Amino acid sequence: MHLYQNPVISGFHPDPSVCRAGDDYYLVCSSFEYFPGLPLYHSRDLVHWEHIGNVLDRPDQLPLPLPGAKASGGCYAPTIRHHDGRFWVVNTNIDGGGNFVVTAERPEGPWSDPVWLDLTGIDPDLAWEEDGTCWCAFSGPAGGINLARIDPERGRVLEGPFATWSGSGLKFPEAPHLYRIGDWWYLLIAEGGTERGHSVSVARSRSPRGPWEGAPANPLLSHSGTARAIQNTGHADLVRAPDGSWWMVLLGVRPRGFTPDVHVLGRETFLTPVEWDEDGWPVVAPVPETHPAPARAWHPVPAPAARDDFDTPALAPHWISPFARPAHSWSLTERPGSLLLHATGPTLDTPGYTFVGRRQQHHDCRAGTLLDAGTGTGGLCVRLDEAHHYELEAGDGEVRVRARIGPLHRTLARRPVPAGPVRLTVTVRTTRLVPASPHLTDGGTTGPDTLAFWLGDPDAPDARPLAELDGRYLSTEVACGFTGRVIGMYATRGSVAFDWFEYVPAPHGEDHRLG
Ligand code: 6LW
Repeated sequence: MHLYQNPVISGFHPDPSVCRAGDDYYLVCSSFEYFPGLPLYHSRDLVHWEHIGNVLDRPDQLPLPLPGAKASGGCYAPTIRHHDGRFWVVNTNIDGGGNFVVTAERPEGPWSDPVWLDLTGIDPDLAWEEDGTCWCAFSGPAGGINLARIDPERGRVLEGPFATWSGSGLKFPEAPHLYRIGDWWYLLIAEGGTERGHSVSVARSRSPRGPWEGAPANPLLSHSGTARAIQNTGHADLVRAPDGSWWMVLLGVRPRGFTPDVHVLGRETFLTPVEWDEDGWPVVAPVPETHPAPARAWHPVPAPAARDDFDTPALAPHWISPFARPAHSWSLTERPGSLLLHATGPTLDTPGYTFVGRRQQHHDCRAGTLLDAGTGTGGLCVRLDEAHHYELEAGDGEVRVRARIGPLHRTLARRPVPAGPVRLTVTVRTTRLVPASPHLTDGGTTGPDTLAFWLGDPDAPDARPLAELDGRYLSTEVACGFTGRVIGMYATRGSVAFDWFEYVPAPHGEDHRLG
């Protein structure tokens, strides 16, 4: 028997939606202001997931108007389904166009251009009756769950929308998914808000038009008010395994630090088993930190390489950029063996700058790069949004640690460096609370973690960080919004060449110094 660890997809992967085609599972998540959008993962066992691409990987699929675009805008919660031999994704771009459907013959793509739906609201879902009738459930603009019968090929609304079942009475009913299971239609939703009160509820009916009966046990799942390490559990999607067992993917967070604890990795994707009671209602136990994996399935996937030497013709799918990644802002060919970033904006404080990064997926980790700023300016940045970021920057003959926290922007350390390549590293060490007295910690901070910024080899015997910063200011609770940390490379003046970028998880409790 294999045990799996939650989250099954760590780092900023909220609002997961999953479908199965044969023995293969495919999962998409929200991506908000980042391009490419809607990361697409593949698995054979619901536990090991490989990032195989992004549904919205062409600028014309993802109109994110830069002027006015904002952090946590863009692409909200998607739904992925496999129907009639095709893959379907329905999603909402709140900064450009609203609700749309894209389809693909193969999940790896290419995905079609958006077919825009004449529906407002967020969290759209797709479900089909046996005769091909297609229903779109969504969270209506006036609140509450709405339902419309649509033609998803042409984006036309054929009936409705009309209000339908909206939960057990908690705030913000959203994230609806409609399923035909046996003789029933089930409507699964999230309610309580995506924070600590988040929960999952369900109703059933003999028809998508209702009448709906809410489950007696609603909310089916909530970690609210518990001491569980996993919190904010909600926004779930159901899937049936080939062996007939049922599973739920959902979002959750893993808060750190002293009260009120905060999360820094964003809302992550978790997996939990689903049973059915004798009355035909789903039963969901609290989301486990570890659990036996689906029977007869254990298909590990290759771990992504720790170092990217940028010697490939295209950027790997996990590289993301806020708001846009214009073709003139980056190159893998102008300086072979390096990622060359061309500045498109003078600061990291307003959209329009050049940034290529990856989600921070581990509480204890290290990220580093070897860069040559030439006559330009650029560096290594840990980003929540334009008003909450820390960076180690090279330019004008020096390296400097800068921090932007809301209206405050400071240079906290600087060191002269000769012209040529410099190695920059950030190490992240999570705070360990002393159980007997939780406000005492071994790291001297009550924040979730400490970020240390290094020039040169951090493993060198005499290495000392240029600065160590409290990570609470790069948490979602402080910055607000729906995303989590992204660590990446940027250029704000001229062109900056990045020879390599490495990201290495440091096992919890161990030092960051590798080797
Ligand atoms: C999403 C809503 C939610 O549209 O947060 O947690 C919103 N659930 O369903 C953004 O992720």
